[in-house]
Amino acid sequence: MITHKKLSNGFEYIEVKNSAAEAKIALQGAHLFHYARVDEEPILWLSEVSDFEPGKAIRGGVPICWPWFGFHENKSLPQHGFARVSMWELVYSDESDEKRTTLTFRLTNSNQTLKIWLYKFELELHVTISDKLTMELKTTNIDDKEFEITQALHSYFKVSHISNVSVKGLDKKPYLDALTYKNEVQEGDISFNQEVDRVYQEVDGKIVLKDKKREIIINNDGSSSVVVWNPWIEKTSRMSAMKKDAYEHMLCIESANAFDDARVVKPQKSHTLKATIF
Ligand code: TA6
Repeated sequence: MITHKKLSNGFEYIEVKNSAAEAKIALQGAHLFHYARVDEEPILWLSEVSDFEPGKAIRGGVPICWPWFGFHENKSLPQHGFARVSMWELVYSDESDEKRTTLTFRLTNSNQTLKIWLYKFELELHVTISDKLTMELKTTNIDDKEFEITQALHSYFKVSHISNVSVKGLDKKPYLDALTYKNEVQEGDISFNQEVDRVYQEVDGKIVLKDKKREIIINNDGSSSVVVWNPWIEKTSRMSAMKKDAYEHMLCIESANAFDDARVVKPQKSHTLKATIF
């Protein structure tokens, strides 16, 4: 079942329920902020004190970082781009299969976007809600000049406790440590006892989030970079819309085209970043 919902302040989202799973996706940012398989704990983390307001990104779920990942050289522009605080349109839905619901959201250039990013584009998010969560972020260049993007499906995963968690699949991968700005190489699995903010490159296989009672698998296509982030104690205290102990129950593993994995999209061509989570 697909239901259009509106909060008392007018904030709109789509609720999906089928025989396999449920999800919620805000029209602002095509921001998927809830996904759970039937009779299971949610897979995505959502801050208990998240904003649901125009112009403010929801804290949790899967914010879409586009057309740049991280800070822009023009510091007056929003970190992680403008897509996640823009109003998208639901342009397609299909719930003919009781075990899977597909939705397509679309954002295109406007006078506002052209003021800060000089290109004509069509951006679509194709979401499949079933016993797997699939997100395909498709960038199409409808301009007459090529452009470069960096981007991420900035997925916040819900974990039992960060001390129970390890991340597999990045052994021997090079990464930029965003805390020291040093280039390092991963040795073995990643465990967490301090802030971690790393951009891994040359990623070519599945990533496994191993928690106490479950493993979550992330398969990426159209991407060779992955960001792993836990803000830990001090940074959490400085983050918006996060309780001080939030870091204990979340971990970001972001399917990306970040830094060296930037993508050039030529006129009339497309690039799709895809994440399959199960
Ligand atoms: O992807 C990791 C990161 O870049 C962190 O450095 C932190 O800034 C996080 O994203 C959250 O950013 P946001 O703009 O959503 O507060």
